[in-house]
Amino acid sequence: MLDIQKIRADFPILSQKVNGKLLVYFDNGATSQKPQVVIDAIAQYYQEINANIHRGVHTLSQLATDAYEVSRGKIQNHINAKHAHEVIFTSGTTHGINAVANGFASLLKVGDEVLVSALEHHSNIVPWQMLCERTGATLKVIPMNEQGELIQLEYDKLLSDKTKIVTVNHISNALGTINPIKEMITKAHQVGAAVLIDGAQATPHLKPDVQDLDCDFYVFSGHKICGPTGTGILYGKEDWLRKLPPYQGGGEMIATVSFEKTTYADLPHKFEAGTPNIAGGIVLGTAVDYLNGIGFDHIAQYEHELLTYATEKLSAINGLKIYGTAEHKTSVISFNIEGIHPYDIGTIIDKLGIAVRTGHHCAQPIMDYFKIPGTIRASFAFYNTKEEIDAMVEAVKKAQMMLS
Ligand code: C6P
Repeated sequence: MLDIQKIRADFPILSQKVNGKLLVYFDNGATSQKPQVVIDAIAQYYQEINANIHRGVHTLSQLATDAYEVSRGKIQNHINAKHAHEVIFTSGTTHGINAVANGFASLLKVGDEVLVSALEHHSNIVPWQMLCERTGATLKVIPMNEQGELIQLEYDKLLSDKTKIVTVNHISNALGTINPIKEMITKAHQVGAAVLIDGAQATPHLKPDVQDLDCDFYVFSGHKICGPTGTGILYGKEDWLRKLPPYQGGGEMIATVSFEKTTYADLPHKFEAGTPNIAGGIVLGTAVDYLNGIGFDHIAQYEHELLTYATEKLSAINGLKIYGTAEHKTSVISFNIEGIHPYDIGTIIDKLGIAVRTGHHCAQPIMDYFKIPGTIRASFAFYNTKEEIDAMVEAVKKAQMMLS
C-alpha cells in the first residue's frame, strides 16, 4: 500500500493553487512533476561539484565525472542492461530515436522496409520517414483496431526478410495501450529485423528489463520519470551500438583527430558528443532511486485503481466517449464529449484548477483513424488521488453544461 499523502508531500508543486484552485495535475503523460529530492539534487550539483566531465584531472571534474558514471550505472541496473556502456545519455526520447534512425542510413537501401505502428508519437514516425527519404527504403505501418490495439495478424503479414527495423512504442501516449512488445520483438528477430522500443510512456509506470525483452534499442525521457527536462536514455545492445555510426561529431566522442582522419571513442562516448546535461544526467539517477524507493509494483497497482475508478466515473457522463479501450492499458484516458471541441473543455476545466492535455497529443494518425481533431487526455501518476478524479469529473460536467 502506498501512503499517498506522504508521497504528495514530496512534490511541492502539488500544494500550489492554480487559478485560485488547488492544482489537480493530470498531464503526467506530457511531463511528470518533480520531488523535492530531485530539485535539491540539481542545486547540490551546482553548489558543490559543478565542472565539466571526462576532461579534467582536477578534483571537481573527477567528482562530477564519478557522479555522472554512478548515475549511468543506476540506469543500467534499473533497465537491466548487460553493460554500462550500452546506456547512452541523450536529451530525451526524440534524440534517442533520431540517433538510431540516423545510424540506420548507412545500413538501408532501396527495397528495404521500416515498420512503424499506427500508435506512434510523431517522434517515432518522422525520423523514420526522413530515413526512408534518404535511403529509398519503404515505411510500412502496422494497423490498429477500434480499441486502439495493434492488429497482430497484420503485423505477422507485414514482417518479411525485407524488414530491417521495427519501431514501436511500449505504451501509446494518446490511448494508453500497452503493446505486446516481447512477442513482437521475438517475431521481428525471426525475420532478422532489429527492434527499437519507444519507452517514453512506459518508464513512468513500469521497470523495463531490456535483456528479458531482448530489444535492440530502448529509448526514454528523464522528464517523464520525475527527472529533469533535457535528459533521456538510449539503450542499445553493444553489437548494434558498435555497428552504427555516431549521430553527432564533436568533443568527447573521438579517440584521435587529424585533418586527414578521425577515429571514434569507445562506447558509450561515441554517442555522447559535446558537453552533456551533466546535472541532468546525475539527477536522473536520483529520480530513478526515488521511484524505485516507492516501488514499481506498488505504482502499477495503484495507478490501475485510479484508471478503473476514472473510467467508471467518466463513462457515466452523458455523451462522453473514451478512445482507447485496449485490454492492457495504463493510466491514461482520452475522451471527448459529443458536440464540444476538446480545447473548450480543456480551457474551462483549467480555470477550475484541472490540468489535462487537449489536442492531437503529437499522434495525428491516431486522431485521423478516429476522424476527430483531438481528445482531452487525463494521464495519472502515483501521486494522484481518487478525490482529484472526482474534482475532474465535476469540472467536466460543469464545462459540458456551460457549452451545450
Ligand atoms: N509525449 C505527451 O504529452 P520527448 O519530447 O523527446 O521527451 O518525448 C517524445 C515522445 C516520444 N514518444 C512518446 C510515446 C511520447 O509520449 C513522447 C512525448 C508527450 O504525450 C509530449 S508530446
